[in-house]
This record gives sequence, C-alpha cells and structure tokens, in this order.
Amino acid sequence: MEKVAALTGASRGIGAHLAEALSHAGYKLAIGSRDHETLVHMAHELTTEVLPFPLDVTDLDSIQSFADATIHQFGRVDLVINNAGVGIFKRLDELRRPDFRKIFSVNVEGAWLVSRAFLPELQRSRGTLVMMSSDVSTRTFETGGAYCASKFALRAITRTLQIEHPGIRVLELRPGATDTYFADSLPGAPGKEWFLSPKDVADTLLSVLSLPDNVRVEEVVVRSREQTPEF
Ligand code: NJP
Repeated sequence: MEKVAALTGASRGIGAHLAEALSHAGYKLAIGSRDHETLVHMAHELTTEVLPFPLDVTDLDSIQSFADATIHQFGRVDLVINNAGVGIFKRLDELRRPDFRKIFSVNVEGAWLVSRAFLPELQRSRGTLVMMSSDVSTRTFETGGAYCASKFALRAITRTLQIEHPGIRVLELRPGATDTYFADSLPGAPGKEWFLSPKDVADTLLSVLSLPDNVRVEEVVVRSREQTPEF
C-alpha cells in the first residue's frame, strides 16, 4: 500500500525538497501553499500521484478544504508535515505588530489548525505528524524575539500533542540555518555558503521515516557542521 503525505509550505525551500524526497520514496502527496501555479508545475514533475492545493495556513476554511480534498482524493493520510513558516527578524523595540501577528499566525496557529484538521485521519492510520520547528525553539538572540517565541510555542504544542495523542508519532524537527528563500533571502546568497541545503533537511526526515513503525523519534536537531553548537 502506498502511503499518503500532506505537506504545507511545499512551493519552495525545504518544502519543495521534501515533496521531491517523499515522492521519490513512493508517497502519494497533497502539497499546499499559496503559490498554486508552482505546485501544479511541481505535480507534473513528481513521479507519484500529487494533489496541488492552494493553501493559506492563516485561513481556517482553506485549511479545512485542504484536509477534505486530501481525504477525498486519497482516502487516507499517514504523514502530515507542518512545514509552512515565515521569519521576520527585528529587535523587539522595532518590530511592528502586524509582523508579530503574521509570524504567530503562520508558525503557531497555522501549524496547530492544520494538525487539528488532520488528527482524526492520523489517529485512524496511527500516522506521523511532523512540526518543522527550529534549532532556536529553545534559545534566542538579538532580533530573534518574535520568531524564536513562535518556535518555542510550536515546541510546546508539539510536546502537548505527544502527550494527548500517544497513538500518533509527533516529531519536532529542528533545522539550523538552511539555504532557502527564508526571511526574504535567496538560495546561494553571499554568507550562506556554510548553511545546510534544504535537501539535507529533507534527507534527515526521510531517514527518520525509514525507521521501523514502532520507533518514535520525538525530536531531531540538525545543523551544518560549520554552525557553532548552541543550546
Ligand atoms: O523557507 P522558504 P524555508 N500558507 O521561505 C510557505 C523552518 N526553518 O523552506 O505560500 C501556506 O523558502 C511558502 O509558500 P507560499 C521555517 O521556520 C527554516 O526555509 O507559496 N504556506 C513556502 O513554501 C519554516 O517553518 C530555517 O509563499 C505558507 C514556505 O512556507 C520551514 O523551515 C531555519 C504561508 C517557506 O519557504 C520552511 O522554511 C530554521 C501561508 N500563509 C527553521 N506562508 C532556515 N531556512 O534557515 C508561507 O531553524 N508559506
């Protein structure tokens, strides 16, 4: 039986590489993000059955439609990955309220609502839920106040889901600096030479998913060898 994965934030960066790696591993996929045109193009390139869906994780109706369409097309869900995320880095005395709200709406509330929409199906399949968190979900730095707070909050939600739904495997995946479009940057931009590639992060998750079904990996931190270990 082919497994089915639902993935948010699939249009670029880590999400696009996850879609490729999961399809390569045989997963049927529901891929969601706001850039539907790119998702449709990706669906043509991938080798398994793919549902490209226009998803905005700040919109509850959009999230419910994504979950409904996924179940309608595939009849089951084995893996849900909350990968959609935004980063805005400013000192707390300079950060604007709309930016703070956007970070929490996408990174925290969006991940919670997507999880909630898929929980009944994940319980049925005894599936796996992945939160794309961050190595900064336990520390902070200047200009990181709002973003780090959002990942601390996502970590708390992950831990709570682990307790409330022991039949589901819930993983907090915590990448360090990764070379994507994150925080309005461009892949390969100067200064990012030592960053993890998004493929490194996708491969890390695929290696966890390749473990036997009775193994529950609850947290993974993955960083470039060039990134100073910080706790
Ligand atoms: O970022 P980027 P990454 N509704 O900007 C989507 C975490 N992380 O791949 O809607 C639905 O290339 C957006 O799609 P679109 C980070 O916190 C990263 O690096 O079409 N989707 C795009 O596909 C995040 O959770 C680093 O614009 C929405 C994707 O999100 C995850 O990794 C370090 C959306 C972002 O792609 C992936 O980020 C770390 C919405 N409202 C954690 N808003 C790092 N890169 O260094 C955005 O510790 N998206």
